[in-house]
Amino acid sequence: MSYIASVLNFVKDRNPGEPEFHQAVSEVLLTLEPAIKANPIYEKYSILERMVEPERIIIFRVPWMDDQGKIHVQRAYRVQYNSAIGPYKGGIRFHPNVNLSVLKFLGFEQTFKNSLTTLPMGGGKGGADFDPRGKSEAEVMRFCQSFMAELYRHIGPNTDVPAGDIGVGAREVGYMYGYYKKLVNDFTGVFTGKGLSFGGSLIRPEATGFGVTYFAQEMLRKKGEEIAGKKFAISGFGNVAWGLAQKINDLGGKLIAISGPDGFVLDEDGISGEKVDYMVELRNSGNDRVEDYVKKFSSAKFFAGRRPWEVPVDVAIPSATQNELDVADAKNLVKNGCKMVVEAANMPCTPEALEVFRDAKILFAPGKAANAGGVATSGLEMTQNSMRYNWSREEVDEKLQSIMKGIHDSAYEASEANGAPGDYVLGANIAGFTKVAEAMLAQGLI
Ligand code: 2IT
Repeated sequence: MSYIASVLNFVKDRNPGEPEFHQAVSEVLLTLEPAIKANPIYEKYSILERMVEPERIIIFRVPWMDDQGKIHVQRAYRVQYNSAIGPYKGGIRFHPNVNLSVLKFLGFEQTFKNSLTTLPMGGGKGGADFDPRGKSEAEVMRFCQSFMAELYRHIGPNTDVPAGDIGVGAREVGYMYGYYKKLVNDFTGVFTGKGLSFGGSLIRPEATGFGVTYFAQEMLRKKGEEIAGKKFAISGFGNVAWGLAQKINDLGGKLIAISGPDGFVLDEDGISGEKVDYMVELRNSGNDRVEDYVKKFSSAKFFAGRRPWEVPVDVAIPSATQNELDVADAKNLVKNGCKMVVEAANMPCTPEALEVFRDAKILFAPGKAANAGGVATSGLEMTQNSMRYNWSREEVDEKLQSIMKGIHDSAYEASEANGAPGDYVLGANIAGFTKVAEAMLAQGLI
């Protein structure tokens, strides 16, 4: 059996009941063969076995009291996945489906993603099975404080720097950062995604969506094409979708479909300007149902319980969550002439959907490359905090653009160098992996 196959078997046996983790590891390892073959030292020094095991996992209880005085107990985690190239870095997710499998998959992905940014950040991820939907502000604050009452002892500006993710936005980061600061009596850059008045970076909230659009632009340029004039469908309705909507419009694209948990909205006139502002308003009001959009804008139609992948578009950008786009969706997109799929969420396409795109030779960007603009801008926030300085919007945006171009080019070059030009999955995996592997080798067996 090959080295890669034996490590995959080992991961499955050793981590039973963790399907998302198995999926993320398989997706990476199955593309690494050229790098493993060309560098026998990786096998000799058991680099893959070491990479598939997180360095440390902290699991803790988070008790909190609701507004009626009832006590609830959530389970929370921080997966400190890999620190070969920098302090652990990655978001915190609050969602009822958070479990160890989900956070290990996210920590594993984050390690390669952060490596691709070229900034010195290791990989980590954390979260809790807390559902912020329907909770009062006071309940959310109490939960964040109780969460931080334990997590604070495991993080630090040079140890582990969390940020937001699904269910954790500026408000939650503010509550967690504030409590951290109170406990350690240290005003330091231990979180990213902070408010602008206490060390946050301009552009951080929209950076993931901006970065995805810049990445898509680079892929299209390589083919002699551009964003202008293309039709887009995106899923999700959070920060990522917001950044995407703005930047797609800025660059002349036409966004015609967005979705929420209740279904999707089709607006052939394009979702731009005040319609994007309305999306943000809806989300900030705690209402994540997109149906309300059609009550306000008569040009739109709402499709209850359906996904936006049935609409004919040039570019599809899944931006909600893992495994949201399945094989039937992929076939629909291909049938309707979709030319390009860019993952804005982490692992939003199922392995079977990926196969459909591969067979149809659709231009495809994996999340760990395309959505790295979020964490890259977190890296820029860390830099600004260390310098005790704030860059202007233009300065941050310029750096973000050049980082995204760099990620695109290194993924493309790695795909070419390994005999699969234009295979961004293979290219991103090999480029991200190589840097981490080399750093691990250089640091000895630790
Ligand atoms: O998935 C991701 O890259 C994030 N949630 C952002 C992590 C970060 O540290 O900014």
